[in-house]
Amino acid sequence: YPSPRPTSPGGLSPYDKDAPIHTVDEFINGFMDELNFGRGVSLARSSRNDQYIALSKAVRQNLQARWMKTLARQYEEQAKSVAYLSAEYLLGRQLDNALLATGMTDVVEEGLDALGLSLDRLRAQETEPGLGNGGLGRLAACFVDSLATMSVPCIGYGIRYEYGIFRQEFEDGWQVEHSDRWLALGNPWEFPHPEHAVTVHFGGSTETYTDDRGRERTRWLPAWDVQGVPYNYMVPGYRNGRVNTLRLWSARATRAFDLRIFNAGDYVEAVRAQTFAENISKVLYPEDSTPQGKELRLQQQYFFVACSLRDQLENVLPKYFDLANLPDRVIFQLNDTHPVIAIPELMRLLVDEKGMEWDDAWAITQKCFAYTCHTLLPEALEVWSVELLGKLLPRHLEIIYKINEIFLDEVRAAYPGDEIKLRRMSIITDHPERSVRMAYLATIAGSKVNGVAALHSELLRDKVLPDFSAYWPDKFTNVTNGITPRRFIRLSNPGLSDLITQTLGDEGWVTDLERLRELEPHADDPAFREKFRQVKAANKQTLAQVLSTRDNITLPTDVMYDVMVKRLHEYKRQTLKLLHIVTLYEQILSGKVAVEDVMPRAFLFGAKAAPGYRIAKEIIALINAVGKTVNNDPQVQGRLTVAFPANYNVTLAERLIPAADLSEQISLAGKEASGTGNMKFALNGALTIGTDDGANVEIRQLVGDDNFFLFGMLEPEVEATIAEGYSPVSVYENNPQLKATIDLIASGHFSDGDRNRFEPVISNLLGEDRFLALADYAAYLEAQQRVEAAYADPDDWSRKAILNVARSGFFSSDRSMVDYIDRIWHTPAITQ
Ligand code: CBF
Repeated sequence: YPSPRPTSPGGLSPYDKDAPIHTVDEFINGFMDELNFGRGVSLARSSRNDQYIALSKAVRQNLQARWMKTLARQYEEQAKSVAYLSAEYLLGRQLDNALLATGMTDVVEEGLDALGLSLDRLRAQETEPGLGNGGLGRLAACFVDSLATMSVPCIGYGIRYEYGIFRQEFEDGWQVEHSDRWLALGNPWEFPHPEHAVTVHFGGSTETYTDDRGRERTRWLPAWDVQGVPYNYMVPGYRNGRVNTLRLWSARATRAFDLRIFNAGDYVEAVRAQTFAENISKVLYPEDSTPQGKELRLQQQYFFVACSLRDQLENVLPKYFDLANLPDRVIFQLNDTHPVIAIPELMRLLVDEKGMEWDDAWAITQKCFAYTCHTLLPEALEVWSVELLGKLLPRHLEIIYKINEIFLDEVRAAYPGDEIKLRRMSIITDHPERSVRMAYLATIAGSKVNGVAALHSELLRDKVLPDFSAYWPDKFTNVTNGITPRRFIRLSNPGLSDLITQTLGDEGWVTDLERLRELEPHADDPAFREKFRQVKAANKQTLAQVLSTRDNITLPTDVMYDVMVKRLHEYKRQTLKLLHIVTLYEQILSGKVAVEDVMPRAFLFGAKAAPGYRIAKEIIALINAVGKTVNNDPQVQGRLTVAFPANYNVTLAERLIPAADLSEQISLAGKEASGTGNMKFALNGALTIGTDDGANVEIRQLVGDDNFFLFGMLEPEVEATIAEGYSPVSVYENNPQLKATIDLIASGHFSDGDRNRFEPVISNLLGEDRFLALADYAAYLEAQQRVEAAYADPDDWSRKAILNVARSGFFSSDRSMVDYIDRIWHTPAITQ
């Protein structure tokens, strides 16, 4: 793959000959046209939202010509493309990314300035599309960015949720969820195409019949249907003239559905039915790494994959395309098990609708899918009850049964007499109820199965799917996750980006991140280290300013920023971080440590808990309570600060990560599949304190042991500790500092004397501690002491931080894409 270098760094690329806006005057004209004729307002009477929309539409004009060209070229070349099937895309704000991709920022800034408007103010008007929960959805957004930047043909398919991830607020420290009305003020980045709506069926029954060639066939007689309306989004490559498509589906009642009821005279029921159909794309399930097992969720999954497959077969492929060649034209990448129902759907389309023989259809299907697993938590592997599947998708259930039957015959032949193995490998399980194991279905049908970090892929092979990996060793592979350098350094950290560009001499590193290696020698240059420190200090100032206006939080700017941002989940162990903070505080209160000897730190948290995840919400409340007490205690003022801004999202991440000194990646070993926040921090010059888990392993290998604070049990030790009969209470009894720390929480010190307030968290830790926070506590404190010792030497700390940046090039999602292409997809780049 040709390295996608910008054709004219910093300016408009030659592709912009297609674009209508090059100069400040052209921008002003374009913007005023959009404002006057698009919004119907004068500049004087326009609201900030009018201006934001007019600005976005003016900017998007420069992408649209390229978009059409990309599509035309792709159609002409008929090249194999990636259809990325993902129930989530956590996109982040669009305007900045479009400005970056087109190189229009300076022109726009100048133009707005001439009109007396501020780009910063208009940027802030955008509500980010939060169509994802966390890592998985953000990864999908990074991947489509990289594919566009590398000129690889790709369509991202997903759901246009009317309400994305909830907006989090704190009331008395307790998480309260509000609906995310991200579309309320209009969305200038989407292109609806109701004329291309697709009908999706549900329910009913099946019947057999004899076709005109005398063959016995089956057909589905569905009971109800909805329409999927495609909304197209542009996915611009970085200054390469390429714009790929993200197609998100929105559910709409079908006319037939409405009329039937309406004609029966029941207007109210007709409207209710319409709402019922439209509910399918109404809201994103706010769970992360845990399946929901709800009927609506299965409806969502089938809805979007059925629309997407039909779109590929009927709109993307040319008319009269020979479906035998489908694997040469498209690879459907299954982003976790959420879209796995696409497998029986493709079989149904090929066999029932196109009249193919089963074996031919299966041979095609097996080549057209590949599956990425994103978890190691057994409870997070999706299963669907046979009862529900049979009710909602009866034909698909039959197809799954048949796939299973044929597969089990193969297994029987390979392992004669091994009934236990047969039961272990069956797609259908009987416990706790008769269900379909979607990960097994994906593994059996997929051409490849990959984990998302080296350790994860190893554990996936050996622990999660061992029978399958023994049976098909070559099917299993690893692709370590990555992050897009465009959003997560070039956009979010302009100070560091400028320093890198000045030092390396050009901006090529933005699309060739391994070039950051050229920074290594500069880590030993005191002048460079000083500049690096200045960038970090400026980023802290910016963050403090943002948190002051956004959250009314006061943050000192001359202290270490110790940051833990991610979903709230027990396995990620926010409680371990909290125990560290309370320990430092307890040591001061009890006089064990003089306050002057405590290294000044600000602890920053960002985390949303799934609304129904009770203990996670209790942990949030406890963090807030500790923060309130510590921040208001004059004894520790200026030494310990705890900040927990509500509603952590991509926009806030873009401010927090560049300001961080220390990145907390402290999950229990063997639980975090990869993590991607860990990569973003390292790339932005934070040092990691972390366990040997997920992609931390590769980060440590690359940045070097001296530049990473490793602690905690390794995965095999975790297993052994549990097997021996882990007793958290004896860890507590035998560690006086831990005991004092937990006792301080239990004493009501952080809850106005109410000893019961945080009892659920305490008893969860002492009674079960499923993720062994107490077992790793001593090692974590010791590692934090190493952190303090290192931070005490700012010059050496900067050297380590610079080495983190220099050695993080591997974590570009461009590299992940090269790995997917080489190991799984085998798609060509399109000619520019
Ligand atoms: O692979 C992307 C991310 O996916 C998750 O967020 C997920 O939802 N399963 C994992 O928890 C992360 O470890 C992983 O980085």
